[in-house]
Amino acid sequence: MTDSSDTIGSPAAPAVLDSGAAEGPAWRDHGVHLLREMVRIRRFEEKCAELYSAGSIRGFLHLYIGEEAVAVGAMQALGREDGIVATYREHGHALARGIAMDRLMAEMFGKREGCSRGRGGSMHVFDAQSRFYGGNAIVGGGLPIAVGLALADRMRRRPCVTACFFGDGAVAEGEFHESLNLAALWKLPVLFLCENNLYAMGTRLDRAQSQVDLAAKARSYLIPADAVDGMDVLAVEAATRQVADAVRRGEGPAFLEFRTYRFRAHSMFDAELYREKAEVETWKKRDPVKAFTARLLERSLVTDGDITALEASVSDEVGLAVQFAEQGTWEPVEDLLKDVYTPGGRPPAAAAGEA
Ligand SMILES: Cc1ncc(C[n+]2csc(CCOP(=O)(O)OP(=O)(O)O)c2C)c(N)n1
Repeated sequence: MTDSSDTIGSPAAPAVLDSGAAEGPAWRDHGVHLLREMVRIRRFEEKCAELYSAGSIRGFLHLYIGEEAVAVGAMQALGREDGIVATYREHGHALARGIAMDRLMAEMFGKREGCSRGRGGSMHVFDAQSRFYGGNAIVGGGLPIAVGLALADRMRRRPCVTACFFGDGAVAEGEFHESLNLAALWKLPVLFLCENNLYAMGTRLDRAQSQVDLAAKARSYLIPADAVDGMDVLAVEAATRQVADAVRRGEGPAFLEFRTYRFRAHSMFDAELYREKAEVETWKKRDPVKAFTARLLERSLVTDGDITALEASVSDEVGLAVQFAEQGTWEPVEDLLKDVYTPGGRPPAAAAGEA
């Protein structure tokens, strides 16, 4: 949690894990699970950056490195039945949601075996089976989608939550305000999860928004809201569990602002002229993967050998995912217009062929 006295989120999970040695293997296993999920995201993305430079992955690439605790912690509070909406910085959310790494890597390559059949790529990861509804390139674009999904769930009487991840930049968009207003008015089961990494591309939050207390904006719509330390996976999990339960009970939407930081550039095309290297280094001291590894080691919940073994198995998983993607197939050119909609409902080529 942040220092702010008005923060929410039960301290129960961290406290229990802190005394994990005495609490038994279940807590150790949970801690290792959280670490493993964060390491999977970190190593997957490091490999993606490498493959991007090599030309195997093309288009845009926005890395989540530094922010892993948010997706991993929050995802623990969500069930298979819940919907997820994310932004173009969504590889971490997709992995934490359970989309197989090989299918995700194939998607990055644009191969047919990808989770979106290679049609989405890095920015538009989509997997209906996992109720993972993007991957949205438009800043703020996921918010009204999440509200619509929540409304559909309510109309179908499904006891689900829709979790919507978005950046601090989205808070300045009209869609943010329209979505929060409607969700509050109709008491829809939406969990608004803001990943405040301080920057929207090269614009620092306080240069673009008059009110930098983002939770205050949600409260203005009478949505319960608070700020959480987004570098602490246990704090993220505890806070999300608490509000997800309330949303599931029908108490209406909730909002959490996770204070986090991206260690890499906005995308692969960014000279990072808008922030000091010293600032990046300061935040790196709070690296969620390193900090949580240290925490597990200090409490003797894992050994150095366990960490080495975990890294080795993740490295194998990444290697196999790359192999799977490389061996994947390209969609044939004749399928190019498949699923491309026209006002007449048929691809122009098919319509022309019939004429
Ligand atoms: C409506 C819209 N305006 C502008 C852009 C260009 N753009 C892409 S990413 C981005 C920054 C968004 O920052 P934030 O929401 O904080 O997310 P972050 O990239 O920090 O995760 C902008 C302005 C866009 N994609 N969509």
